[in-house]
Amino acid sequence: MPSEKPLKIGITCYPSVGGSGILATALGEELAHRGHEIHFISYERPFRLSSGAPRIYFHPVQINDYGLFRYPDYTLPLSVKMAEVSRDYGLDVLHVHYAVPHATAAILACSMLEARERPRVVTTLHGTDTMLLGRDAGYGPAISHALNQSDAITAVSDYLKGETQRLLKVDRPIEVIHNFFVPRHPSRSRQEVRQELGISDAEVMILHSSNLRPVKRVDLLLDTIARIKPHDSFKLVILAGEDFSPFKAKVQRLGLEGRVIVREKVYDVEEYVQAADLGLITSETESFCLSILEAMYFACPSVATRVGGIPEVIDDQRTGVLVPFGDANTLARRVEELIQNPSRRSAMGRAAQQFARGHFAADIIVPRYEALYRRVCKE
Ligand code: GMT
Repeated sequence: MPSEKPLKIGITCYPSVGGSGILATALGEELAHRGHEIHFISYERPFRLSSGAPRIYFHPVQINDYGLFRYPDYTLPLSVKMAEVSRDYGLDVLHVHYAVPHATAAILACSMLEARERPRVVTTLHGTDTMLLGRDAGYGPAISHALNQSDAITAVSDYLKGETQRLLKVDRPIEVIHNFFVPRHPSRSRQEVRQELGISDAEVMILHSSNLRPVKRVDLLLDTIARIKPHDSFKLVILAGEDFSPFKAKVQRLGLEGRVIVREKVYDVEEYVQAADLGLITSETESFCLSILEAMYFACPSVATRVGGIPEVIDDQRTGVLVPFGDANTLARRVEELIQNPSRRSAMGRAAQQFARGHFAADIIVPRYEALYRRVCKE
């Protein structure tokens, strides 16, 4: 049987540091590797997108700041660029990550095109679009509309699918396609990175990687760290996607200077993840938590709050440890247990790595997106 012809796919995501951008970039790269033609459309080149890869194109969206607008608009220029790229390159699919404003722009782009030029629209939900904006009366109806107009909707966890159905009026099926991760080879050794951070072999390196937004509960993270005994058994490394300065006063107040090391806007997370012994996530909600998966790929287990889609990523007591949300003491005790028991930590890390490779690998997840694209193109 002849193989199916490669597809032309437009991908729109937030290009800055964040799990959804990392996922969308890896998906585009994996699809290109499988022979498809990929067109990234965004205001900036996604930060993890390698340059010079065959079949990958980037189309920047130009935003002009007109004095006329009190708030700059991105949706309209994005939709114009989506329509232009769809027409010029004959896109089969526009795959948008985040409903707001990407799905809205894709729907608008389609209505600017002739029927024969129109790509299918696939919208992937990552979390905040449903859990935060979906509840907002100023956004909810627009999100429902964009989802109902999409040719297919996916969510990155069962939890997110359930929340979307609960919070938004969506009359179309939502397919769950979990996230995947493709680790890159670190350019420095574990020892070199630990040396840079000033972490000795006797100290456990705890890693927290996030954008520090309120939902990540950095306050709970620091309260937990302050309760871990003995103090000199560990150091916490925070890979901060945003400015850490609002939290410095709390670090001082808790006497944690010297215990907490912050690195802002790190693009090669692998360097630090490979050097870590334990992940720590204290989020209030999380649709998946890609940083837990990144750590799992490097055999690093995590202690995390039992919220949202995290139980779909961590198998409690086998590949990591789940703790009810909100209790810094319990979080600290669970972390202490793993600090004191390196062989349990290693066994958990190995199980986590195996679980990640068996459930959240590109070879498992990418064909699901390909099958979805083929299906909507045939409908
Ligand atoms: O909250 C974040 O970390 C940012 C956001 C994003 O845009 O990357 O993350 C969301 O999408 C990720 C990729 O699917 C998920 O791993 C995160 O759990 C999700 N964040 C929330 O649900 C709060």
